[in-house]
Amino acid sequence: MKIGFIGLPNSGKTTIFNALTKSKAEITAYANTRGEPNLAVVEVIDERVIRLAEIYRPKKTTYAAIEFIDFAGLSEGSGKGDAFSGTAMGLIKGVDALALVIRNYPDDLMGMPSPLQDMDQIDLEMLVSDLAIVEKRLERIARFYQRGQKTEALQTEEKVLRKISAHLNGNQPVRTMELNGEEEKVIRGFQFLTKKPLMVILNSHESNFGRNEDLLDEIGKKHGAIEFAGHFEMELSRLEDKAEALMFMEDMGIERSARDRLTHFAYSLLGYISFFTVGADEVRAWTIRRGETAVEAAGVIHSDLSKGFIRAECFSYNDLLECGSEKGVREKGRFRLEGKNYVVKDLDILSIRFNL
Ligand SMILES: Nc1nc2c(ncn2[C@@H]2O[C@H](COP(=O)(O)OP(=O)(O)OP(=O)(O)O)[C@@H](O)[C@H]2O)c(=O)[nH]1
Ligand SMILES: [Mg+2]
Repeated sequence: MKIGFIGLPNSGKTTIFNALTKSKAEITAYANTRGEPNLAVVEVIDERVIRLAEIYRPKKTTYAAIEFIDFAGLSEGSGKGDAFSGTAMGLIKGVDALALVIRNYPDDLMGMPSPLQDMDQIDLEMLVSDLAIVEKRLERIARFYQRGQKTEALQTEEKVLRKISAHLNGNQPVRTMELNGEEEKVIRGFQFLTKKPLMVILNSHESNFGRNEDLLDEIGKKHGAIEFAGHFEMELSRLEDKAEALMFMEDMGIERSARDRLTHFAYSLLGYISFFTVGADEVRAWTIRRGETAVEAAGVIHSDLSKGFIRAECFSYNDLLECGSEKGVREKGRFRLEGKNYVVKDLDILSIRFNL
């Protein structure tokens, strides 16, 4: 899973990125507009994987991974060009979800916080950016028509784009549109920003962290939101002494690490579930979207497994714990053979049979 941090300059994106990844990317009091994005991959430490490793004693244990990308701040008007172009845009398009960081602390340069306005501004920048893409493409289609190339495919595309344009002009993101399978396919290549799932990270000052319920409710009317005390949590993530870190967290009323909280929040918001593969060589966690099928899960492991898919041998993590062993699972009749279209459940343990 790839999550991209976006937000206005000096909202604390890099600070939060550092807190989550234990990186030491440079934090600047001045808007860093030309900087290349920071990238980091972190493991999702999962106690169920730890449990499975205790049972199977594999040579290797692999957790699911989340890739974080920290972009330079988007300033006013960036939707029309600059910050949404070049490398940054290419990377933004590749993310599975956007985390919009909103400043909720006073800043020497930017003044008092204005979280709701900031959120609306970024939402608008993204609408404008998508609208520009739609309009540009519509102009191209018109030129094709003028040259007599009025194909059915182009007409279908035009129809979908006009629908999207109306929606965006009504101040609504693409993600709230109901599109059928064909329409989805037509627009997939555009990678609209407002189609990406978006969560808000309210980056609060440590002095008022945990006391922003009204604000979070207000943000929640538009986007799923979670509160961080970015600066504080970055310092925490750097403490060598874990007991000390826990004590500070308790003082602040923070129950779990920033990384833990964001991971869980992202999984539930995006509708991700985990499945596992087990064996003497490797115990491994994988991530898919709720509703995806056995053959899609196979494809996450390797494209060959989906191409040559025969069936999935399957049992659930909970059954394994309850029955004590794989043998027990079989004896109790909980071991299943599933076909291509089986909808994978959270915590399924899969073994894909395939033939190329
Ligand atoms: N008080 C307080 N200050 C913070 C917090 N997070 C970041 N800052 C400060 O805000 C300034 C900007 O932080 P960055 O993390 O570099 O912000 P950014 O969003 O990455 O900025 P750009 O990359 O320039 O867009 C720095 O001076 C930070 O120390 C926070 O949670 N509380
Ligand atoms: Mg930054």
